[in-house]
Amino acid sequence: MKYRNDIRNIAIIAHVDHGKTTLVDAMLKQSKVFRDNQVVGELIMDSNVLEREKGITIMAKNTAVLYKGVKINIIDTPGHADFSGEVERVINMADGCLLLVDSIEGPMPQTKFVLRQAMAKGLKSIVVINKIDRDNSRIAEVIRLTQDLFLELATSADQLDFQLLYASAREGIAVTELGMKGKDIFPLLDCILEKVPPPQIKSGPFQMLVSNLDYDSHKGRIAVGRIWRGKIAPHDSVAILSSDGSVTHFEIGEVFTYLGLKRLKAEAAEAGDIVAVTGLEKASIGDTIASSDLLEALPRIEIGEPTIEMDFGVNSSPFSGREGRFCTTRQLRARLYRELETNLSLRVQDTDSPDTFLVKGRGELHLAILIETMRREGYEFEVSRPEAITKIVNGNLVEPMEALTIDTKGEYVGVLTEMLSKRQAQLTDMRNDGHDNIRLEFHIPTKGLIGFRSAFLTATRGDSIMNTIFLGYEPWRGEIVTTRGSVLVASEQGIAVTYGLSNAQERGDTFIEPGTPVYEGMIVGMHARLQDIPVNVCKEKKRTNIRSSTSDIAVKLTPPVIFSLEQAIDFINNDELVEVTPENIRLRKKLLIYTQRLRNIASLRRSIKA
Ligand SMILES: Nc1nc2c(ncn2[C@@H]2O[C@H](COP(=O)(O)OP(=O)(O)OP(=O)(O)O)[C@@H](O)[C@H]2O)c(=O)[nH]1
Ligand SMILES: [Mg+2]
Repeated sequence: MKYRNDIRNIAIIAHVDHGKTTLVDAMLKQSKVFRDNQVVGELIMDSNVLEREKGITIMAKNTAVLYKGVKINIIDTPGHADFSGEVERVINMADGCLLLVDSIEGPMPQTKFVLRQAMAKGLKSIVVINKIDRDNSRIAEVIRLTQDLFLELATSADQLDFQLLYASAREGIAVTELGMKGKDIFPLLDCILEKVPPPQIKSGPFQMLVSNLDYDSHKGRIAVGRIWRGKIAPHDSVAILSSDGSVTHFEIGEVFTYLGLKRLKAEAAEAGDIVAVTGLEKASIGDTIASSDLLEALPRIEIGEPTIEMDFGVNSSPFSGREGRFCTTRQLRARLYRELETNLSLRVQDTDSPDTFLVKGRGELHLAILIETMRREGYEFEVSRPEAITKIVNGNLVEPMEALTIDTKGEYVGVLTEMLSKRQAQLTDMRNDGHDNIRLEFHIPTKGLIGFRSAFLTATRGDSIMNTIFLGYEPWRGEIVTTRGSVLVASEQGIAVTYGLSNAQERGDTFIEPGTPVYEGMIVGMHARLQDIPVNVCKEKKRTNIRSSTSDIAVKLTPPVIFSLEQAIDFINNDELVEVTPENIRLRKKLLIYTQRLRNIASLRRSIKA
């Protein structure tokens, strides 16, 4: 067997926020892929607008650095469980992984998930204990917990043998022994050269698995992947072997390799390298591109199943078509199906209604990011409350279960356990680090997590962190009685005014400012009681000639509660929708007319009695 000593391929994997992208910054900056005076900033690989806004990685991406004459192809991956599909999509390109573990948090649920993925693919692991600069780091304990994790997951003895390094990605240093004074990231790069096996040279007809797609307005579709066998050069004749078994012949346009943030045009590329090629308009992720001489497909990428679903519909509110550029069924449908090309863990289905599509994803954030992306592109549509996806297995109804990890303070434990027990959660572990930092672990049905995040943040005053990870399917545990209060619903179309809103504020909290256009059936506030209340927020004060007192003139309104998109999705009930447009996020009842809603409730009651 021959190996390419001039290349290493590594994936950087970890739980969310453990510092993957920051570590890539350090590698890129110190290996001098930028010009000396180039301003590059931080979290360089988080190039997507939403990634920058949210400070999290959403899509896995490729880059590369040159170190001691070796090109290290680096794949940065997201750590949030909702984007696990991205890890599954790209991990097959690597021979080794850097598993980052935060020096305080230690291994978290997603650490386990990604390490299991890496082991299943036979990747060589390098463990990097990151954020060693943090004051209250507990490195010895974190190492012990990491070793436990390897013991739990390893299926062979050699998987237990991992290299350990310590780093502060933010300071750009890595050391091999604790207590050593670090000055750069090079010990980590040396470790990669030494420990990660170089890719094999497999000679023979060309073969590559497409792991990513990109677009360029001039070059068209760009297929990215690792070459498994053979060589590729511009104008080579290849075929795309698709999932449906079809074979389409193409001529390769250009071939690129990675360096830093650039794609470099290459005369040719060989097995073991990660390349981007053009000319393949029909390629999809998971397809094999093979030399026309030997049409042999590689195993397709395995992607975990979605756990939650929601309806995406054409905007049916009285304001539809006012704010979006793309509002029709045809446009919405085309956009959703196009998303499937790159968003591998997403599923889209037509429904009985031509205006509604069922969209399935790996979590609320996964779907919320899609909604936000579409709204910024100019789409206008409505979405329903997310639901956990249930299945029938051997004649029994089963539902997805998740492990929920909460890091909090002692004072919140009571309220959290009470909230969660109403959501059918079971406490499985509780640990106190002796400084009142408490980690709670629960098993909870996915349906119990819907709507939980905002309640959690309110209850803990933003002071706690929660993480979830999919465990598997278990028998259905019955409905959860929702604990959300009811809403204030606009009773008339018009413009909300201070007087009308101040009347509404006597009933509850309001969601809109004076001057906001509203329609009948739009949700304008919430209150604690059981039944929804219609309110006329457009109602003006009756004018009289004499002002009774000055306090009449300036009514003081409490500032409205403004929901983000994720909070809005989290908030709505089954009989409600979120209307999404490039300019606004509105909440509404499905049935807009009050009398229709009353009739609906009456008929529901009758059907329950019967
Ligand atoms: N103190 C300290 N903070 C760090 C270090 N490395 C990263 N951080 C911070 O941790 C936060 C998360 O860093 P990221 O690099 O975005 O983490 P990530 O693993 O890429 O996160 P996701 O891609 O969203 O999973 C940022 O605020 C970083 O500045 C470190 O070594 N020390
Ligand atoms: Mg990141």
